[in-house]
Amino acid sequence: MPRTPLEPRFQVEYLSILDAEGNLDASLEPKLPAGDLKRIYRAMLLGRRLDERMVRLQRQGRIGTFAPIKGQEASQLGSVYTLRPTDWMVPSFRETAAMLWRGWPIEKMLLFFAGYLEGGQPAPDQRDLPICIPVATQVPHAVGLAYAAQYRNEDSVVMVYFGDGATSEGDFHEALNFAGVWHVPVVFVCQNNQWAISVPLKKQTHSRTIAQKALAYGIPGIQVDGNDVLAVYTAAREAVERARAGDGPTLIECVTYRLGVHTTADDPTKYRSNEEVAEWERKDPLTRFVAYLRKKRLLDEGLEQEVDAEIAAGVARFEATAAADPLAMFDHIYAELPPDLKVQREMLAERLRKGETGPRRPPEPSPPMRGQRSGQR
Ligand SMILES: Cc1ncc(C[n+]2csc(CCOP(=O)(O)OP(=O)(O)O)c2C)c(N)n1
Ligand SMILES: [Mg+2]
Repeated sequence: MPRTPLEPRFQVEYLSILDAEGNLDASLEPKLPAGDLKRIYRAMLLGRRLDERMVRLQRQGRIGTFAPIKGQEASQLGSVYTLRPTDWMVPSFRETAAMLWRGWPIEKMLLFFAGYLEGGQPAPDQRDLPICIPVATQVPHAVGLAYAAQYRNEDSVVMVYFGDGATSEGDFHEALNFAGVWHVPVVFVCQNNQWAISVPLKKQTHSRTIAQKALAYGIPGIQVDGNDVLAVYTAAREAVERARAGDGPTLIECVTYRLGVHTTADDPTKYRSNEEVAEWERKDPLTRFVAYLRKKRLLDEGLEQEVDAEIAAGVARFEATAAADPLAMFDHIYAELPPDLKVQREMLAERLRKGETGPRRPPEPSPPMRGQRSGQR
């Protein structure tokens, strides 16, 4: 029996508008208002600068382990920009820039990474889920939210973030499958940053792209230059419009790179070369967007200082926040504490009463660390 090709034929598109050299494909240039272009750049810069500041705070012991976003600012801002406040944003653990855009205060982000429960709590009217550490588990949750929106006849859209490594988890496939079956308004944003800790993409999947995985679930998939904020925006806007119009989910693969450490507990020099990092530094999403804005005369003087002042104010609010009661760690895991934890709770309560331990932050480092400008922490 002859074999016949099935119709329809499938294809996966790749989209790039502003390349690493700053070349613009003017025919694809989105018509974004000047004010919005400026706001997007400011948010990218804020994400980058806060990231740098958080690394220092972590090294000083003032916050715990966290996952820097350096290199992924365009993937986050180009996509999250397309959401309305009434839409839902579902982050993984590496979405600082997207979360700031959605209104998470800096001090709350810092509280989260300093281990305080309060840092994980969205504002009552905020349609965001908190940071999610277990890889890919947030993806089915997002489909559930989209199912609920559809059930209630709301026109809200759900955007969910995850990494390349997450696509090896069953949760990713289950989520895409049901999103396709139910035709729900969800946009899957995969930030393919080439690495899942020390595991490179080629050990994660044998597929040519991550975007093509969408086709197996009957939904559109597109691969974009994730360091090109204009391309990410264009793909995301199309996906969000499709979802809002009732035309179902989309998978967007943002091809990007984690320029920094996986988390502050990681040393990437053990598993990847300096040459590789240098090559991606050339493709930095901020550099090319700055060049684009400069040509349009949309770069504001003093923006760095303004952003740094905003960060300093956020850090000051974080430091001024009353430290949480350490006993709170026993509160929300079990409806009824098992006996061994009851004993541990009592032991800790006793130590706190005696003043043997207590909530405190490490003292200010002195003198300032090398390479730091005075006044910076
Ligand atoms: C279910 C689960 N398994 C393992 C881990 C440990 N872990 C944290 S991040 C990570 C890699 C994730 O890689 P990727 O999805 O590409 O996201 P990226 O860190 O690159 O943003 C792993 C294995 C975890 N948090 N959750
Ligand atoms: Mg990754």
